[in-house]
Amino acid sequence: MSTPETAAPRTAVVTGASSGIGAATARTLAAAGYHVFCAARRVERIEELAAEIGGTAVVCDVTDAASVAALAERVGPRLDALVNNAGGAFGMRPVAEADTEEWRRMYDINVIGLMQVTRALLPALIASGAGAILNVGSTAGRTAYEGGAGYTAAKHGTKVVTETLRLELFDQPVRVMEIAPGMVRTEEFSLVRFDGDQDRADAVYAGVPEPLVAEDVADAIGWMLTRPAHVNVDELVIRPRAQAAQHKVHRVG
Ligand code: 8X3
Repeated sequence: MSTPETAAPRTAVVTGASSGIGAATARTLAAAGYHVFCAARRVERIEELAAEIGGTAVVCDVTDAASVAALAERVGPRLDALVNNAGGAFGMRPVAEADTEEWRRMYDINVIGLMQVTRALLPALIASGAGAILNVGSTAGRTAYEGGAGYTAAKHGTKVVTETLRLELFDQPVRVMEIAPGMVRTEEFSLVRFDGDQDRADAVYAGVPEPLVAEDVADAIGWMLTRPAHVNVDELVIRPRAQAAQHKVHRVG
């Protein structure tokens, strides 16, 4: 039997690791003893992060099949945890003015990308004997809000893919979980959504006493993944105290 000293470290893949919740999760998992494969498109960011946490940087665009195949090749035959974090929102137009390309990109990254990475890494997760898949969904996958349909539809997709996978893997040694964060102030989420418009991005969080930060979500992800292998936290909704519901946000000033 292997001793803790000789046992290989647990391994985790985090997609979208170049910033925000993904980068914070990579740090949390490294601190919990995982060797983390930091996967994202932006090479400099993930190389810096991997160097900081003793992990491995893997350039990966989850929407590109060849890129995902290369990630699986790099990870190898055994993997303990996969955090499907890569995702995002583009635009906030009402349905009547929807931009078809924005909707396609949102479905591509939040649903198809997640599927491609999961499909490619599933054999390695099963081979670990106690694998875990944790999908980063959203409260946008629980409710509707004006202007959000392209994103809420995609994040409802994330939720339902998670539920389906849990059914399909019921007799396999792999947990399937989802975390659904509400308002999280990160460097990029709203800035990307509003195409670099800092004022619109800032307005999302204006006056909110304490929106969540990436580390709050990473902390919860770390907790979910480090439960015993038979404990499947199906879904965890996490919001700042100031956000009682999508439309019920306490703002001051
Ligand atoms: C982010 C939550 O409220 O911007 O996934 O849709 S929200």
